[in-house]
Amino acid sequence: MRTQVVIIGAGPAGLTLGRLLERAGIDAVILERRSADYVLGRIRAGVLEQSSVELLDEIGVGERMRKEGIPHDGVELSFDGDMLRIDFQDLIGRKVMIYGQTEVTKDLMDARAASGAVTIYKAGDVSLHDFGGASPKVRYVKDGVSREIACDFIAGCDGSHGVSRSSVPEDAVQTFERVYPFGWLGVLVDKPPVADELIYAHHQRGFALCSMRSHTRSRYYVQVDAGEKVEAWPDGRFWDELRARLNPDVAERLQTGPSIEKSIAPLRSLVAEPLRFGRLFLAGDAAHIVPPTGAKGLNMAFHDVRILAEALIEHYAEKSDAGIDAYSSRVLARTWKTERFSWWMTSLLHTFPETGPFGRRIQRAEFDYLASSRAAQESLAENYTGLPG
Ligand code: RFL
Ligand code: PHB
Repeated sequence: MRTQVVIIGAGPAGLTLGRLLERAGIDAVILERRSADYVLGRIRAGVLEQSSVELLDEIGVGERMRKEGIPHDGVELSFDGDMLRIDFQDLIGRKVMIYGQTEVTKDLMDARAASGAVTIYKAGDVSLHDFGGASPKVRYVKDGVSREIACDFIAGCDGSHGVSRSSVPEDAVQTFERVYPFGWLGVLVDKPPVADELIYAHHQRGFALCSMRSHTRSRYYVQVDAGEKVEAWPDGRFWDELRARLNPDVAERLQTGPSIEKSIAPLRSLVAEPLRFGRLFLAGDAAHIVPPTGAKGLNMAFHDVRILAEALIEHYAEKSDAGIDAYSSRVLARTWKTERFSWWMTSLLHTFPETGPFGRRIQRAEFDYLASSRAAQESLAENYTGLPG
């Protein structure tokens, strides 16, 4: 088989890139290790930046999001129970959209199926070849049979544990990483959210987040030590811990029920440099990871593939490689700013084993400064709703 672009991974990055290329008349095949149902079963992000919303509209998959998504004008922060609302709309005239990654993925998959574009699910042993030269190839195994696709470019959209980044010779890529000594234990429950907006809570017992997927389905998280097991957290223990970390009035309003999903995500920051290796590009979680505190991972993936699609379209339509040559530096410039914001939100809101009484006072001072400074709030709002570029 031959195609113009092989995309590895059918997560949000791969599917969105596929859609952008398809609309520009560029052929692409997506290879995904898992089944479509497995991909749709992963409960992940919930917050879309305004530019992500606009991108989904632009590529013709925004209809259901516009109907079912919930626009939010702000978020609430809580520090040892003291509440502070950050009003994005008032501060900078922007907002975000609550619409689950699962739903975005489903809309993209449906659009791809309707247009007949090729996605090969359950593609095993995917391997990348010859991307340093002019004729890259990707091999995989499907139903026990080895196959090969020849292509012009490979897009590595296969997430943090994918094969693309690890196919690059070790001395050609540098990774910058920070592993946090904790994770997030998340619970999904069919009960109305405790508040109209998200609540990010710092408490001396640890961080907590009240989020949602709809007016009847809520998503809650509590910070747990690295290495904790889900089995150690029956529902009752989770709800008790969440309540203990919230403002008492909020805790009293919390509606609990049996969890319909429960999982632990470790937190880390990682950036790979560069993001282009000949005819291979890395995008989304394959290129960088952020802790989920700033709600940025999914949005970064959209930004990357928009820039990558522009570069590939320029290559085919204008026979210019300027976009391709600039891909890595353009993406990295924005990535590091978003890494900084995610690290800052994480540092403000979590408890760290090494944070002594001095560190806690500094966290409190940071919160008090935010509460008293419109400039500080504008900075948070600008970053949370999405930096330009
Ligand atoms: P994905 O979604 O991981 O998709 C990669 C796909 O590649 C496949 N794959 C392979 N396919 C073929 N061959 C191989 N060898 C392969 N190896 C892997 C995988 O099966 C998968 O289908 O990466 P992508 O597309 O870059 O998308 C990134 C986002 O998924 C991620 O950044 C976000 O979920 C992060 N994130 C959040 N982002 C936000 O913008 N807002 C949020 O509110 C938010 N909350 C979160 C989050 C991530 C979380 N976890 C679980 C880490 C909350 C959590 C708890
Ligand atoms: C979520 O709803 O899953 C969510 C929301 C905000 C975050 C992270 C996750 O910062």
